[in-house]
Amino acid sequence: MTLIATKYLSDLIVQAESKNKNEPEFIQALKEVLSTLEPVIKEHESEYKSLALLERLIEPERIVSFRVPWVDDKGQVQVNRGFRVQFNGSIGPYKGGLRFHPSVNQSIMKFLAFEQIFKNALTGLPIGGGKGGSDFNPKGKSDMEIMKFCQSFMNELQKHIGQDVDVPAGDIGVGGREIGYLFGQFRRIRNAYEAGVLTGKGLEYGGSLARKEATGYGLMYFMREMLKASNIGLEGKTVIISGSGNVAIYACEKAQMMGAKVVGMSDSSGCIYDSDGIKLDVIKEIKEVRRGRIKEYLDVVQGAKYFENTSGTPRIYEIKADIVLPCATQNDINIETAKLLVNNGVIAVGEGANMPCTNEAVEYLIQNNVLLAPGKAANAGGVATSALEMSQNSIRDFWTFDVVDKKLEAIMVNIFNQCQREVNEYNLGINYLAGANIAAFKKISNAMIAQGII
Ligand code: NDP
Ligand code: 2IT
Repeated sequence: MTLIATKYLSDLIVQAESKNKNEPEFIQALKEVLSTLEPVIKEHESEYKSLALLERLIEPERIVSFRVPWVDDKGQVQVNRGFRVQFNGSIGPYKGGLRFHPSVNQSIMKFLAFEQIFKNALTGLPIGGGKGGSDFNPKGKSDMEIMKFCQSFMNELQKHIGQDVDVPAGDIGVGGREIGYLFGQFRRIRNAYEAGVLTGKGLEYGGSLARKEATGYGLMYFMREMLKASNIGLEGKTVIISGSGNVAIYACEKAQMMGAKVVGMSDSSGCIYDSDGIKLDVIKEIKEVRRGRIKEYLDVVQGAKYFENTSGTPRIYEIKADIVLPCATQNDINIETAKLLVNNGVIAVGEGANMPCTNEAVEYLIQNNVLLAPGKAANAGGVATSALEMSQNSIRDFWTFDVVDKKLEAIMVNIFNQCQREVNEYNLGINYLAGANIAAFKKISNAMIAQGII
């Protein structure tokens, strides 16, 4: 981890560590952001100190944690834990996804909500930072069980959300099916059609075209801009993608549209390697329709290979490629994996997931001249398009795919340009992570200062 020289910042981290014990992911995200803000903090140290600006920035405005009881298909009562972290509402209603995964805990919720504040600021749209979810495991559950869980979850969540208050969406384990059940229950309880309360809705009832594609497409728009700034093109480049969920599938689609060759994808069990290029229609059928395992690709495509994960380290990263897109979960790429990627001659890493690289891995990649597209900038296309869905809901309109996609592309180009501007201003070389954090922080800090001590 880069040494933090400014005492205000290093003291703040010590204080945060003692106040947020057992929250390693949250502390990791704090360190990643705060260490890169040093040049800006130095310029305004006494003002920020007198306003306790950073102390307020790292303390969530509100955290709700609640019991989610539901009855499974066997008639047994199950109990899960639900969360909503409303971290910072200075730029707009809290906005961020819901994650359903057994690993969910307060630390993971807080790191995601903290990252979301910066990501949402970069979009240029009026949305604050939040995140939520549950330790519920959707794997192997029937549609009826998913519905019953979603309804129980919404019974409590509805007290805390609203189209001008807090607007959840999908994340790991939450896609169109779950958003549908959540919206239905919200509508039933409120007896009002408040479409903008959730995003990622179905197209028949207030969803936006291109929202499903937005995170993956946006990642590739950012990647194209970042490579272009170094005079590199995407045509003919080999790509590997970790994950095969929403972000991974549409990153793959856009990478292929841009002329790159995707040779590997994965799920939590293992990865497939197809030297001829991944057949995405097969992946979509397995993952979007059958909710199956990536290994089933071999049943359809002759000549492809499957490598099962045997330890905690995902095997996808053993496949040599020019561009690596981690689109699964946090801390997928540690320092050992980063070294492997550099040895394999990687040119660029694009973070489709939130915090997929450890801080040490990020530092190592940048030091070794790997172009790193930081998640909070590169995967912002999803939430940006969620904000476009909210706009359509507000004006009761429905835009074409092309209109939304063009807006998304313009937003991603603008996000890259903001990162580049700060990189130039502070002489940061290719450290686009620092550029992203600084650009977002300038906006958030100005909004917080303007609104007084709250
Ligand atoms: P999905 O649930 O659709 O897909 C997750 C994928 O990652 C699955 O293929 C899953 O495999 C795989 N995976 C591998 N290891 C893990 C693990 N330990 N925990 C969870 N998943 C794992 O999620 P999304 O595609 O929506 O999200 C992927 C990442 O992108 C997350 O980090 C999310 O926060 C981030 N993100 C998502 C956005 C969105 O709009 N959806 C926007 C911005 C960021 P398996 O099926 O075996 O579990
Ligand atoms: O991490 C993210 O940005 C998301 N899961 C999308 C959030 C949203 O509100 O669309």
